Amino acid sequence: MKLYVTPTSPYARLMLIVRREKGLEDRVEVVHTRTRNPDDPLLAVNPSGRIPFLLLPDGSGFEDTEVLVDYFDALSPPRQFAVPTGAEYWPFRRILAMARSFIDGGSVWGREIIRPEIEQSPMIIDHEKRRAERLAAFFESSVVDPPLTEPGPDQPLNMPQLLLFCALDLERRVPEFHWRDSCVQLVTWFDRIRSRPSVQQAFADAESPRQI
Ligand SMILES: N[C@@H](CCC(=O)N[C@@H](CS)C(=O)NCC(=O)O)C(=O)O
Repeated sequence: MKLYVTPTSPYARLMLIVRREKGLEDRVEVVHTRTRNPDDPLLAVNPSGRIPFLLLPDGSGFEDTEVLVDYFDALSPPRQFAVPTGAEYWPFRRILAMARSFIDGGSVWGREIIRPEIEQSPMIIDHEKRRAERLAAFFESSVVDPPLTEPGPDQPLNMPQLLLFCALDLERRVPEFHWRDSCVQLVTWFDRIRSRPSVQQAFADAESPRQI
């Protein structure tokens, strides 16, 4: 199987972490691609041109991060990323949706600022900046509660934690995203997750394509 990624996409980064969390590095090869390039080999296998994309040996494939996470989770039991049942179900879904909103908005912001300056929309940038600031403040107060509570070194990451982590990690791509200044709990939470072996390996995978 081949996982198509870019070094900057937060969704791709999330998939690289899941690949390591699930121990799939021998089964899933990482292919670095350049979206928006008309000659990008990705376009031959995924007509939408979106990454992350998982190409299966039969030539078919999947896009969409949550579908890919589910697929990786099913490939290598036990399940780690399933939505819990019972009393935890709705609190989990609520935080999952908000973390998804955070990463989606941050991606729009990141995409806007790489356009030529004359084409950038100050309105979109301001809108996404304010959304990100509100969400960072929300997560600063909710990061100590389940399902976000920091996992111990031997506990697996869940999907809300991964989405929140990759949304905050957009600080590398969006210089104006200053969540660290006002979110002390998030700083500790983020830096501890950043130091997990699976996350460190995934960052190396993203940043050193030739070594993969
Ligand atoms: N809903 C998708 C979003 C993925 C997405 O937005 N990917 C961006 C990179 S961050 C992309 O493929 N951009 C290339 C393009 O739009 O052509 C998911 O969850 O995977």
